[in-house]
Amino acid sequence: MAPSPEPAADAEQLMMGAVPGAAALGRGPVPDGDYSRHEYHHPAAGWGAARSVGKVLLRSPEPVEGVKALLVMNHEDGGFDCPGCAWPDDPTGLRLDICENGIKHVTWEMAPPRADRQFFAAHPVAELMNWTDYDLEAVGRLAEPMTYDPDTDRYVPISWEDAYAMVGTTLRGLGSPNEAAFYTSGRLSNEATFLYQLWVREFGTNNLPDCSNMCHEASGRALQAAIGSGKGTTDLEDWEQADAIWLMADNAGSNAPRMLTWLAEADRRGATLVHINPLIEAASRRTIVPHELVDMATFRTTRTGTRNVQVNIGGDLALLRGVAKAVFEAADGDPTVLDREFIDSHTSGFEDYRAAVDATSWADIVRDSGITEVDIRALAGSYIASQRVIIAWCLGLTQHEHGVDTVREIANVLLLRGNIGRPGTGPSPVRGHSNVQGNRTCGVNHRPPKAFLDRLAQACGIDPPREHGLGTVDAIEAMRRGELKVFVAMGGNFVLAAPDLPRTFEALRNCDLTVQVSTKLNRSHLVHGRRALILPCLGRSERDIQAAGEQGVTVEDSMAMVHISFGMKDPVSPHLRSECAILGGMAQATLPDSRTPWQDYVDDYDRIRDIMSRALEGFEDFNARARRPHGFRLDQPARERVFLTPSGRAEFWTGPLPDDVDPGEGRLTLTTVRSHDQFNTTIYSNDDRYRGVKGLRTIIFMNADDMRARGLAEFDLIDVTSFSRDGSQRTVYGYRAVEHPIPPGNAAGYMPELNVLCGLADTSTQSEQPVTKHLVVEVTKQATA
Ligand SMILES: Nc1nc2c(c(=O)[nH]1)N[C@H]1C(S)=C(S)[C@@H](COP(=O)(O)OP(=O)(O)OC[C@H]3O[C@@H](n4cnc5c(=O)[nH]c(N)nc54)[C@H](O)[C@@H]3O)O[C@H]1N2
Ligand SMILES: Nc1nc2c(c(=O)[nH]1)N[C@H]1C(S)=C(S)[C@@H](COP(=O)(O)OP(=O)(O)OC[C@H]3O[C@@H](n4cnc5c(=O)[nH]c(N)nc54)[C@H](O)[C@@H]3O)O[C@H]1N2
Ligand SMILES: [Mo]
Repeated sequence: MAPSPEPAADAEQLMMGAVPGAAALGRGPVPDGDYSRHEYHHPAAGWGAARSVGKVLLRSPEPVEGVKALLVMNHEDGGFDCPGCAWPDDPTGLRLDICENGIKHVTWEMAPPRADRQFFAAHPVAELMNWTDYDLEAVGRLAEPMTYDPDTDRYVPISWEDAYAMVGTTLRGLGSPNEAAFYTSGRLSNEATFLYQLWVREFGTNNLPDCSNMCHEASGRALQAAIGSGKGTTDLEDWEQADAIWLMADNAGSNAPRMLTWLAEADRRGATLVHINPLIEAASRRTIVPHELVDMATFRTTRTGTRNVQVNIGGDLALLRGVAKAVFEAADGDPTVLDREFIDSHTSGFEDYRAAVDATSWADIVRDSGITEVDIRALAGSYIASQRVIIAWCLGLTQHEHGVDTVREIANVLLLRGNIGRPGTGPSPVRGHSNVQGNRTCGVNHRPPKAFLDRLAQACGIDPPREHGLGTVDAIEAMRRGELKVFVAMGGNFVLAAPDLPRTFEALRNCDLTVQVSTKLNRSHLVHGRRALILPCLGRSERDIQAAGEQGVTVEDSMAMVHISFGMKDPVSPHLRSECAILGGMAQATLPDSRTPWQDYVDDYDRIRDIMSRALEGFEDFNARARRPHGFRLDQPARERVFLTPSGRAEFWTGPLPDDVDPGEGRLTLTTVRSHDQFNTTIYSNDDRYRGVKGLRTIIFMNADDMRARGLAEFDLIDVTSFSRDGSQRTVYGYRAVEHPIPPGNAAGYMPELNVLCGLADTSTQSEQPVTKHLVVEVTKQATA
């Protein structure tokens, strides 16, 4: 694909929004100036999605391959797992499990290998820095291993063996293994994940920052403390049996579209669907279930929402506390409102929690949540009227200072009525990347539990380090200080996904060596260390042939189902290697005296699964179980009301409401979200169909009153300044104000562009997560030049 119009010389600065008086350039295609708003009245998914898919397939260089791939994606035999989101496959196989955004994602991966030696010879890094992120990925797939040549400012070819040697020699030359960090984005298969952490721990560090540190870390920590396991407890059968589903802080229509099917079915059987979100998102309205061809043909829509609760950004804990307060008040009149039997036999801390709820005033609850007492009582009434309740959530709850507390309050509310460990009930975090949950299960954790390390040590005959390693934000700080010298990334686009882009850029540039194992060219290849490697790997859709023949890999979905999948397309380039092979190569070069049979593992992934059976709890007989038609479900003791907390009971949490909901006079709370047409840092277009935006990503969604108060009309140019905890300020210049039905005092815009505004100090003390859903900003009209 040809790059968009000639990039401006200072395009990099414009992408950062760093040029006062100029319009910012987003990270999608260079905008053609033709941007607009429309009201989106149509149902989610359905024909709008079908049309959009048609466009993507047409743009795709291999439309026919694309369609073929889709027909086998997520199928139980022979199919590969969708590399998009982590929503589970339909275990009954009755539903055609594809969605618009999964399709975009797979076709994106099937691009021709045009990021090859000729491409890099033609374009120095300084030039590529001025290409938008869209244009970088649009070049095509990475074709062969490359290394940075400072003399020409270009990437030049390197052999795989020399690349491994560079990694091995550099790592062995470090003063301490803790001078290196090893990042993971959540797509790495379980097998590759296991090899990765084994290499890193045998080498001697727990520096394993991952995308979870920016994603659901808060959920894991909260659930671990509340119910003794860091995962949700529901499966799809529960979703089929719930009579109420609360979806908090999730834009499912765009980010987990296959969930719409389950919401629509829930509505058809009369379940209550509550959407708790400052924005009224597409999933809260109606959908045409895409696999139901009759519905598609007749435009029959199904409701996917019964009630919208437009909470303030960061006001969810207060809202949940209000629900609990109304439940306690109702229980005064009717003790059966509480599940006393469950509370008495399975929980701890109930009386303290009741006291904390009593001590929280309605005035505080209403002020923080932004929801009236009447509405909160109505929500509590519907909670009490429902016998089987699931509360699901995503990033709008986790990327806050109080993310852990908020998830604990979800557990509190569920525990009051025994909504856990019964069919149709439970907490249900909606994970992001297709294998982010599996990465953690298989050992990507900078704070590994002792039991995990003990078992790993025994099974693999290594002596893993015991002290905690660095998470994402701490790793950035350590690179800046020069304490981390080597940065290895298995996938992802670290420099854009992380907060405070200019500081993160500085951090990576301060490294001796950066290594990116990737499928497509992205910003993280251009913002590199003094020496740098780009190692191109197979994508999930591609056939992986090793010495023992064709290999499959497993992933774990949001609901802890593990299954094997096989790529089905020939690799786009003969020079690509699998992630397992690349890891084996780097490990052997780093650890020449290792007793780990690296090559055996690479030759036959069954051998990796065999050692995983011994090293990981719950993976017994892994090879056989992974090959069952829909794989197997990892044990979740909390489902059976076995709570592996120190007390052996589910723990109520007792804490105050957050103190940071009010941004202060004249300021707004800004949340950063994804558009419909992006996958994290991969941007497909400048449109956001369901929110009614075409042609522009450099926008801030604002309430009409907040716009009026600042003298702003639709699409006026604005500057946005954020106020960090450490007193520092950051500004993006040249965004545009867009009116949206968001509660006053709240605003929203897109990641990764707005990561510029999140200071490194703005990191949750509870979860280490950057608080990218909770920035305090001032919005001012841009002075005309
Ligand atoms: N197509 C597509 N699919 C994806 C992704 C993608 O980028 N594109 N990304 C994947 C990944 S890694 C992840 S983690 C998930 C992300 O899935 P989401 O969590 O849906 O992602 P965001 O776009 O960040 O949306 C956050 C939602 O929370 C709401 N929100 C923001 N702040 C608050 C708040 O304070 N309270 C409440 N109640 N709501 C709030 C926003 O309005 C928005 O609806 O999706 C995964 N799936
Ligand atoms: N402001 C703000 N920032 C955020 C968020 C937010 O909501 N707001 N969300 C955070 C969240 S939830 C997440 S998960 C992170 C995402 O952070 P990352 O996971 O680091 O970023 P991605 O954009 O998903 O990574 C895309 C790149 O992965 C590579 N890739 C794709 N497929 C494969 C593969 O199969 N193998 C390998 N090795 N590489 C592959 C491609 O080169 C592609 O360019 O961003 C975080 N950052
Ligand atoms: Mo994520």
